[in-house]
Amino acid sequence: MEEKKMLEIIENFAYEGKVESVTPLGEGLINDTYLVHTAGVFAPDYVLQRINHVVFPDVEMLMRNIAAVTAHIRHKLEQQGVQDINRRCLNFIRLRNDSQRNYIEADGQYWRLMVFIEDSVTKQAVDAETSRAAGKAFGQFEAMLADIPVELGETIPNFHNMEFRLHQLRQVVSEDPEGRAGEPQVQELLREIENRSVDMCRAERMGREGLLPRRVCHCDTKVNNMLYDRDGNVLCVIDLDTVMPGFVFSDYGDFLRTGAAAVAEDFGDMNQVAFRMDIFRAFTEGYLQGAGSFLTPIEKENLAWAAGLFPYMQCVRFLWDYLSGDHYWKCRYEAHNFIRALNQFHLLLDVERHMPEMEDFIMQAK
Ligand code: GN1
Ligand code: MG
Repeated sequence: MEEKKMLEIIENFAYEGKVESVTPLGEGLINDTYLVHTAGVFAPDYVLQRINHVVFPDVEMLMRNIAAVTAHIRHKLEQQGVQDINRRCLNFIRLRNDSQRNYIEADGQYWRLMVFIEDSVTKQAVDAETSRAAGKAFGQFEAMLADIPVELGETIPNFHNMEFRLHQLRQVVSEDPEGRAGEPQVQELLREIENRSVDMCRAERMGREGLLPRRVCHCDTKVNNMLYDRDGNVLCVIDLDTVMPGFVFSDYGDFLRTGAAAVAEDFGDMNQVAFRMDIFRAFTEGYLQGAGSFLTPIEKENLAWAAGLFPYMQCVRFLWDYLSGDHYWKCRYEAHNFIRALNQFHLLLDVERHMPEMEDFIMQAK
């Protein structure tokens, strides 16, 4: 989009300073992000983002969630006497002529503006130290939001609902629009999925039985969704679009799915797919430190199970997309989604091999 149009959009927000340049920032696949550089040293720089309203259809709800979450975190940090709050919490700018709103619609596109956090970096690689810090940061993030006074909306309905994901898969198997469901390897994977389906819907059942609370979760806990300072300390958790009510397992399990995997989720040599126990141990210790104040015994007892749930859920989601004709994830070759599904199943197998060891570790960790 041309700069003039972006400047017009930025003018709707009650920002400080004078814009000098607008340049693309980062490589996010879902939203389009730009750095808005302002003149001089007194006004901050900003981040302008176009929200993907195909993935997130209810932008109004999404931005209301974000306003509630950032206000609550800011309040908690103030109570704790934390210094440097503006680098520890995202700050979305309101509109000049409507101080209740934190986004605008222009020509069917949705935009938001937030303060750029100075001297911050993101990380892509996970080692034991970064995953310990990540575990603590995501645990603290949940702990701060455990008593948020408003009910948040589900920005993607049923996002991490395992019963729903299995229902979607079974539906596409019965319709088989691409004629792929009969492939022998697909059939074999479907059998493995069905063999585990009852156990993998444990959280939804416990939720209905009143054994498991719904909490505010981040739901996209990747190492690159945190900002670090130059010394390697976590400053703050970012990418709040999927923050919504769910079970704690989401944040714990989904981080390990990507962070503890020895190879990428579409790596095709299944012999190299492995679950890294060093990452598991460090992340778990950090997470229990951050989340220990609110976790119930049932939640803690099921964390090891959750480390298997997310590879399983992702296997089901990739297989669903393969059988549907590859509409959700971009594919570079015909069986790409099937390879991803198989990869996630092999990751689950390795988690299952380590299950007793993981359970012992979690129950002994402080
Ligand atoms: C999507 O776009 P990305 O990589 O942040 C998906 C996640 C999956 C992931 C698998 C909104 O996340 O749930 O785990 O792909 N996000 C959405 O690669 O569906
Ligand atoms: Mg992200």
